[in-house]
Amino acid sequence: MAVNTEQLKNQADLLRRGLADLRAEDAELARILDAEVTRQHRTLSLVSSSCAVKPRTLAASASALVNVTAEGTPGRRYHAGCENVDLVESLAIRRARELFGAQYAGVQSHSASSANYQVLSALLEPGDTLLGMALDHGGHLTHGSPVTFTGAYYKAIRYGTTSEGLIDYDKVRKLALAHRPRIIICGATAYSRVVDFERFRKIADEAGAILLADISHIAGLVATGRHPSPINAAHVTTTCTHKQLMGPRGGLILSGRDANKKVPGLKSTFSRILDQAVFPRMQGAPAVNMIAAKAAALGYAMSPEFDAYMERIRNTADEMASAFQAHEYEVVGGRSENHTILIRLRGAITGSIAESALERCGIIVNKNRVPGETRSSSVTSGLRIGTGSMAQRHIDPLGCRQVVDLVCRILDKVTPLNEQKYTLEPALQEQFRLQAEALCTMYPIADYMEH
Ligand code: DSN
Repeated sequence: MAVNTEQLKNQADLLRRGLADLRAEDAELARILDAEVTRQHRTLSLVSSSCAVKPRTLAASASALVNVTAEGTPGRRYHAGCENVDLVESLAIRRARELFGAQYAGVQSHSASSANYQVLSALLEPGDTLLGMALDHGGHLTHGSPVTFTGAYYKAIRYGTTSEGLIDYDKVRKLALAHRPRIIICGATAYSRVVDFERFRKIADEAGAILLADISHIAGLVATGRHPSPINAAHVTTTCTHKQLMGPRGGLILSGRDANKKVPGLKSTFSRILDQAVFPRMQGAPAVNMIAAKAAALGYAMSPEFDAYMERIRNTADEMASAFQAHEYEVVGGRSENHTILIRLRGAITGSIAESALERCGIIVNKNRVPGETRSSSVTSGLRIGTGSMAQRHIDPLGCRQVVDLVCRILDKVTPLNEQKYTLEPALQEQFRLQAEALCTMYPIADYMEH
């Protein structure tokens, strides 16, 4: 057999060959991957923690950098062959610092959960006290939940929201002064109002605590000035890159005015400790291809188009919150000030039933606990709606009302049998599914259209 000696010279050659080989040699996997693209086109995603990355970011994540082992940081590697890796990581760091106005940026964490583990493990000793927002009240697993390392290795004290769903800052202060935590964690996964980072810092300073802000859900709003920034208010800020930054699955660690100050009780500065927290303490070689994709996303996040996207996210949240209220659903916290709307469901319809029934009709949401919750986390009494994907469909106010109206009509037709089982007439379900699909066609994902 004649050997083809022509090299695949660049990224485009590799991707073209890879896609052709996948189709020809692994049709089973190729079919599933294609089906996922179709699913994303044909369903309305109202998931608060996701969006569609730009094709160029996808392409960067599938680069030849995946072949390079590169323990260490730019210029200080434990492996040779890192000249391009160093350039990529330095670019990502520079863009992260510029986008957020940070003095320090670490771009190697595989996710925000990893970033939180890395920060905590570097700044706390096992058994130290942390004060974080309770999961039930909108916090994150890594903010002290007993089912995670953060609840198992540290003495986790939890704060929550008032019955109206607003962070109870007075309670946070009381808890901080009573327990004197080593660290206070602020930031949330299901909280629709502005987080007062300056007030958290005041409390942290009064209690002698370090402040960590996790902005995974609101990073795009922070980056574009639509939510106050914690970069200089908190000692350390973490975020993932995939929820609101249109980036790959991954994490960032950032620090502002405290970056080059000594960590209380330790000999090193925050920036030095944070670098070491990732490698060698918690991670080995970084996923450099994902760092390239982070660089691509961070570059886009500085564009006027991204700013306009964030504006649409906010406007869509206002429209959808009002539309749910017009259908007499309670919006927890009274309104949305970011991209999240937390809805309290009515009667016997649980979060689990609503999530499942809506999915069968082509609408993707998350069940979520709500303040005063009486049901378990696998059942719940609420829905968490996010507007990131809707804003990528450039949905207008009329479209927002149509989507909310469809959600409410579906929920009206569901008959619960118990907390997780229900009936929905198949003919109606099919009608609803076609209506959701029609909305998808009317409002396509702009980034996934041909030029
Ligand atoms: N943190 C979870 C969420 O908000 O959906 C998963 O990333």
